[in-house]
Amino acid sequence: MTDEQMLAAEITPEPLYLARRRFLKWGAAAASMLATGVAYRRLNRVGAMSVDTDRIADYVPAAESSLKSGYRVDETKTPIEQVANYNNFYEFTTDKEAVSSVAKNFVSTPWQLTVDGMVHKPGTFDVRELMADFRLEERIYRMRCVEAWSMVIPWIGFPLAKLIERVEPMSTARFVAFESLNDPERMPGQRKAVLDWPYVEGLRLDEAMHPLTILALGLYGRILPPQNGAPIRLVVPWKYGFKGIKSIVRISVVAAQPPTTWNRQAPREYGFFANVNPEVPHPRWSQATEQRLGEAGRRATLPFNGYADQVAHLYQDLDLHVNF
Ligand SMILES: Nc1nc2c(c(=O)[nH]1)N[C@H]1C(S)=C(S)[C@@H](COP(=O)(O)O)O[C@H]1N2
Ligand SMILES: [Mo]
Repeated sequence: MTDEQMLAAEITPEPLYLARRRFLKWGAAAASMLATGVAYRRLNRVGAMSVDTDRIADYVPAAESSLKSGYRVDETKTPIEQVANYNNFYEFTTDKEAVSSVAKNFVSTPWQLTVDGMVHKPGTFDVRELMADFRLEERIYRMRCVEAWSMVIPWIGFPLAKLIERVEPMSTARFVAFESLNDPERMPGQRKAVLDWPYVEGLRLDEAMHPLTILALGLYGRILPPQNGAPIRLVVPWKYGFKGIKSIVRISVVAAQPPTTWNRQAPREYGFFANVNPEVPHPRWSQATEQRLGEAGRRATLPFNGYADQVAHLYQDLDLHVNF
């Protein structure tokens, strides 16, 4: 088998119930044909989309057009065509390699983001204005999906803490809730109840305020393409990818732990914290190793996705085998 075929064989789609349904309906032969088709498309790049969104540099003042930051992993970046053509974004389709083409015409300007809840200065902000207000930085982070594949992505964005500070959270606030766009007209995957829409996520307030946590508006120097969560998505590099909610319309500062989409869907499989942890297997996938896209062989998965020195202290009082 080639690496690409191995990849297709090893990477199983996220929801077990979908895989089961597919199996019952079409049988094992059809399922394997499906996997072969996926491998074929990957090998031949049928329908792979290039990223032609505007350059971020055209939107930031010349003095700030150097976006470099100290936050960068020293590993080979995953090529942009893989970052932009291998996506999880169920609002469009559950087929990772079709998200880019299904989402191609998704319009994300103008876009309003509401920040409300337990804050002294709630507001609704235009995302292009936010882009001008906050200093943008490039952050080269590892991205680890619970399906046991990973990438290294050069994001462009700003710390979520900056936005939360601006709305002045009340002293009794403890968590932050996030909500994606709910619009089946524009997001065809939402016409099916594969998930409970809208997609929602959450963080503890201290996780949200951590300097590693960013709102991303771009990648590889360009405005985010639709498939990666345009125009604004969350990136929390020490957690599994599903925490990185895309196309956000509302951020609410709250008192109690908010519900999260995958936890609701399968509570025994997906926890609220979802910190990358090689020691806690998912019921269907060991988390001990991972397939870095574009690489042969597998790598050992690192605790907190390699960010333990920066974030492990946040969880001193938690048993992460229980609070997964
Ligand atoms: N709104 C929304 N956000 C989402 C998802 C989704 O289906 N809908 N998928 C998540 C999962 S499972 C992963 S692994 C990452 C994938 O991000 P990428 O496609 O930009 O690599 O997005 C996350 N954010
Ligand atoms: Mo994921």
